[in-house]
Amino acid sequence: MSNRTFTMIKPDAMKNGHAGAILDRIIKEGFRVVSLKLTKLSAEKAGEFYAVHKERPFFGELVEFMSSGPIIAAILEKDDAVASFRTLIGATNPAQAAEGTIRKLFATSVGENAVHGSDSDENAAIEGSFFFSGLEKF
Ligand code: 3AN
Repeated sequence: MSNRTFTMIKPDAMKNGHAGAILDRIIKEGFRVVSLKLTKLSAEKAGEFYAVHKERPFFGELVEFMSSGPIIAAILEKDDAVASFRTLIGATNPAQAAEGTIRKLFATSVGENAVHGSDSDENAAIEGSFFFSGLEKF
């Protein structure tokens, strides 16, 4: 069990002014920020990041949305980080997300769902290194 996960605050949450509230919630839940940056994915980079979904019907929409505006990318540290963060963000579809979760509070739809959270320790490491070099991990 690794103690790190990777997250993105997605373009919808950035546009809707929720970035500060989301970061505040994450830190208050006890996650330590290892890496953090404001950036924007090109369509090519978004396609690369979500390559596992390339056969899914929503892939084009996902790439277009994720490259539509700036995001905040971060590596976070806490015991059992991946599972703990997935609990904090709630279900992929905000309509099914538990009360008080980040997606319940801030997401608009299954496609535009405010935040990303890694689904395994292996993916957390891959995704963190997609955005951050060793020098940017503290
Ligand atoms: P999660 O982000 O909860 O791990 P995944 O990995 O199933 O969910 O999906 C990755 C991303 O693809 C989601 N965060 C969401 O933006 C998008 N997505 C998932 N399912 C749909 C869908 N049915 N329609 C549109 N976009 C979707």
